[in-house]
Amino acid sequence: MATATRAEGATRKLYLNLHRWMCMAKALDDRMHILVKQGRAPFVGSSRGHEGIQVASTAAIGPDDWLVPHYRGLANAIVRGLTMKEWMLAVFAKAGDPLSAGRNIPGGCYSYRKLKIASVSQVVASWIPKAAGIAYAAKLKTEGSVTLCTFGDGATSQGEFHEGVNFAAVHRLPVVFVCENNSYAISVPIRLQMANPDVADRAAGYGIAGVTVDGTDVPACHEVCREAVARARRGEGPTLIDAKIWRINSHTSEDNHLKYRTRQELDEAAHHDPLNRFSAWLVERRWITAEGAAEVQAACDAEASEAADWAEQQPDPLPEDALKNVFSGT
Ligand SMILES: Cc1ncc(C[n+]2csc(CCOP(=O)(O)OP(=O)(O)O)c2C)c(N)n1
Repeated sequence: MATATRAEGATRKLYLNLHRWMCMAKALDDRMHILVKQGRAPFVGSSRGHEGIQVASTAAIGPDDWLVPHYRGLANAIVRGLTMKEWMLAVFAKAGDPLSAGRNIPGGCYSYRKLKIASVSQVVASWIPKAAGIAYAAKLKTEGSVTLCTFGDGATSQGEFHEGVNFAAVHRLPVVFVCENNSYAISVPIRLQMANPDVADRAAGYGIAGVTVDGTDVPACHEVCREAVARARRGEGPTLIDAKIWRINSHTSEDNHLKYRTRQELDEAAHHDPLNRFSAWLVERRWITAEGAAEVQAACDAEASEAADWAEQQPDPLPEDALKNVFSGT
């Protein structure tokens, strides 16, 4: 009985953290949209709709594991320990930006060695073979680490998806592939991308485990990801997870999804907001009150606003450093 209570206490603590991380991602996302509208920030690749599977998957790996996320992975990075101030340094391309030292669009292409986040890239799917390579190195070194690799449904049409997943399957590598399936690649709907919309079905072709999960159901996502990580750690090879989600915002702030999605579809997407669903789930279990959940969001919103104002005042990179860390030897 005491064990059960302790276990429930630990689960509650973890789930409240998942909720807070989702609120942090939403706060940063909302703040970035405001900054873009004000002409103060260049760009947002929104993670709204993705943050449930992102926090659930990333919380399933440990600090010694590797994260190879796609460019929409803000909530992944938050779970690893990225702070709001650090993110805002990247948004304003400041010299102190720990992600790319002000060299790239926010979230576009970065690594963060301290947090074991590797080579986020704008080149769709290019990071999937890299994740297999990291997992291969970990296996050769008998490190015991697992690599979590995330990508969108569009990425699965690239040759690099096949090459990376196949290599990982052949060598039984400790890697978990998570497809954040929002059913769009910019404006291309999934029906024009693949004849079978269930990406996890492809796992059978590689001889690995494949799982489909409702990506707006945070506890279900966490469970599936924990099992996949455990499978990888036992030496049983990769898992391909297809997390079905809804993209709530346009592809990026450069895109207007009303040109290819109906109002009705957007209302439906908003209805499938993983944060609202998870908050309601926590309230139902009495692990938080509705007021408490709103307070967490309000505190995150205030922190994101302060982080933005602070970051904007930080020094810009020096012009003479423009090529530093861009080309070898400079
Ligand atoms: C190799 C390559 N082709 C095309 C692009 C342009 N592009 C950027 S994002 C994107 C859509 C990718 O969709 P998906 O993988 O489903 O991820 P999502 O953005 O929906 O999360 C495309 C085609 C690119 N960056 N790289």
